[in-house]
Amino acid sequence: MTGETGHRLRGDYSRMRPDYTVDQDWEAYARDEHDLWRRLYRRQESLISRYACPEFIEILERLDFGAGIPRFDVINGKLAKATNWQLVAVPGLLPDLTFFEHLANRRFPAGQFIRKPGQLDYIEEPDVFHDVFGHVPMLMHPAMADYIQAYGKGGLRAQKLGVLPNLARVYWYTVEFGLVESPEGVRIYGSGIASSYTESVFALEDGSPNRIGFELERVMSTRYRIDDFQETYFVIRSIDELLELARIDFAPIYAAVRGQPELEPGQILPQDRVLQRGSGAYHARKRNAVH
Ligand code: HBI
Ligand code: FE
Repeated sequence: MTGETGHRLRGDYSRMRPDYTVDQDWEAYARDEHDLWRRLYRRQESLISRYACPEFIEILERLDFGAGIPRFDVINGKLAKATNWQLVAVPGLLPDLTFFEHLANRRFPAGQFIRKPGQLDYIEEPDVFHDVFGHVPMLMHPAMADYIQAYGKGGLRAQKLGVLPNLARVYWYTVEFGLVESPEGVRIYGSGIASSYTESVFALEDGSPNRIGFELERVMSTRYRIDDFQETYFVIRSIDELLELARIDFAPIYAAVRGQPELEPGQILPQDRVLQRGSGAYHARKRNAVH
């Protein structure tokens, strides 16, 4: 399936406030759930120290998340100091407008629940491991902090202009699945990759996916997958490129993108800056598999 933004809401939405927030209720996490967090953390930390960009690694080390599911109030003390962001606990996916409203006010909605032991690698609903391990380190970085807020404000506008799918693709291919060039080579900064063991390896080491230089209009036209590894990863030149993106007036770009055909997730264009032309073997194998 190639995914866009039509979410079904799963999770316990019965006790939330009108802005969809709930209490983290940290005392209610079971010992098994803290154990699962530690397992996820240890597995991921060993990869991240080699695969993530230096900014991510350096901040993650200072955050000290290894002991169990972290307390949001403690994280919020650190976020407040670093970038003036806050985490708010939510039951699961939020409607787009509610999500943007939080981001526009520097509140990051984080899933209160943790995944089940059978979903170690990837779940479509953002849980506490994805949101905290994956997103908090980059929210502590000033460029990403401003970029995500700009996305929230831009999302409210894009919705009115009917171009939300285009903007959502930018978020997807940067905040969630972005790669960045570093002196040691291409590295991970996207939270969806950083919080998944198998996708970390796939995104950086596998010959199958394309790795293409990030270009805003190009990305706005490119569909993405929500249920499997990406067929293409877009690579920015440095984390500070996000600051430039945060300042861009998207309106003229929407106008240019509106008439253009959508691109398939694995497609390569003649003008692309190709860092790796993927074999496509992984997704081809899946498409041919007999179910
Ligand atoms: N809700 N909790 C949560 N987390 C997300 O990442 C999220 C969401 N709702 C909508 C959404 N993301 C996106 O698809 C928008 O960026 C379009
Ligand atoms: Fe996320």
